[in-house]
Order: sequence, then structure tokens, then C-alpha cells
Amino acid sequence: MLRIAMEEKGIDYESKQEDFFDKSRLLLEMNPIHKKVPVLVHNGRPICELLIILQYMDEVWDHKAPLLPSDPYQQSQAGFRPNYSDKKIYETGRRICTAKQDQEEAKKQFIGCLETLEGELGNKFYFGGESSRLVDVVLLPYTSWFYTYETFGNFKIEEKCPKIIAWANRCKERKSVSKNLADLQKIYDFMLQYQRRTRVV
Ligand SMILES: N[C@@H](CCC(=O)N[C@@H](CS)C(=O)NCC(=O)O)C(=O)O
Repeated sequence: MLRIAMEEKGIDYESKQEDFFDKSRLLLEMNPIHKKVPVLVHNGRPICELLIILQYMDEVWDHKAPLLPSDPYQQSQAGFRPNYSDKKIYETGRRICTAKQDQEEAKKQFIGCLETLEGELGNKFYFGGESSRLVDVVLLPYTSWFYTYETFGNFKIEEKCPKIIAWANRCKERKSVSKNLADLQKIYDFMLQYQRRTRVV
């Protein structure tokens, strides 16, 4: 999703793909603590964590349209949601794919997390309000995993949380988003491999 932010800012960049089962030396050097993407390498120095990267980009390229709201409260909210998603949605979603016994419980918890977000979205078009849809870009990566969760868990998120799906579709109407969407099949294949390597049977 960093690519979306780059395009929104109109910044030239070079993007490198990572194989999560065989992480590159560059990634291990640039993000030795978490060993995760995204990492922005600017002037040879790494910046990690999507939200911190977006804040950095707004500071460095301040002559371009901001990615995040300038209002401190709004910015704190923009930070809270991905944090919540990291800790709750990603974790419960992963359990849907890997858990053998408690898959139903993981599904219930996962839907519960999405319902919390739906409550926050309410009848708004975007989490950031009518116009500030870029705030939503930090949340969108989590939806790329939905196809995988649905396939592993044999359920349809739209039946439980139609507003979240409608919101994701609205975000995808933006050109910078639609051309940089993650490959759903690749994510599924990754999870399949991950499951084979980690599942306790
Ligand atoms: N809080 C981090 C989340 C980073 C994250 O979870 N990245 C995933 C890809 S979406 C990753 O690199 N996974 C590889 C792994 O878990 O080893 C951020 O916002 O940048």
C-alpha cells in the first residue's frame, strides 16, 4: 500500500517484492527488529511501520498534498485503526486459517472486530469523512486478506459486515488504489504454505 501513498504524493520510487519465506538481506538489514514490510528506504536510511512512513512522507514532501489529516485528534484516530487491525483483525484472521479446533471461535472474534470497525464507520463514506479518503488507505491492506480468510473459513464476510465490504469497494474506485491492489491469489498461496509449515495436527 506504500505504492498507493507514493503515487498519491507523486513521488518516483522503486519497489521490491519480498518472499516472506526467504526474506532478502536488504529487508533483514533495513528492518532487523520486525523483519516486515513495508519499509521505506530514503537517502539510504530505513523508515518502518506504515503509519510512521506516511507521517515521514508528509514531513519530507510537505509541498505535496498531505496523506494524513493535520488535525492531531484526527491523526490519532488514523493511527488507532491500523493498530487495532494489526493486533485484532490480522491475528484473528490468521487463526481462521491455522486453527484446527477453534476456527469457529476465531471466525466469531474476527467478525466481532469488523463489526467494531463498522460501528465506527457508521454511515460515513470513508473513515476519514467524505473527502479525506486517504486516511482509509492505511486500513485497506487488511481487506486483501479477506478472500483468504473466507476461503479457509468457508464463510462470506459480506453477509455479516456489508458496510465494510462496500467501504473497501469505494476505496478501490480510486485509480492509485485499483492499480496497486495486492494479488489475492498470491496471499492465499502464501497462507496455504504458511499453514502447511506451522499447522499442528
Ligand atoms: N505494523 C506493521 C505491520 C507490518 C506487517 O504485518 N507486514 C506483513 C505484510 S502485510 C509482513 O511483512 N509479514 C511478514 C511476516 O510476518 O513475516 C506496519 O504497519 O507496517
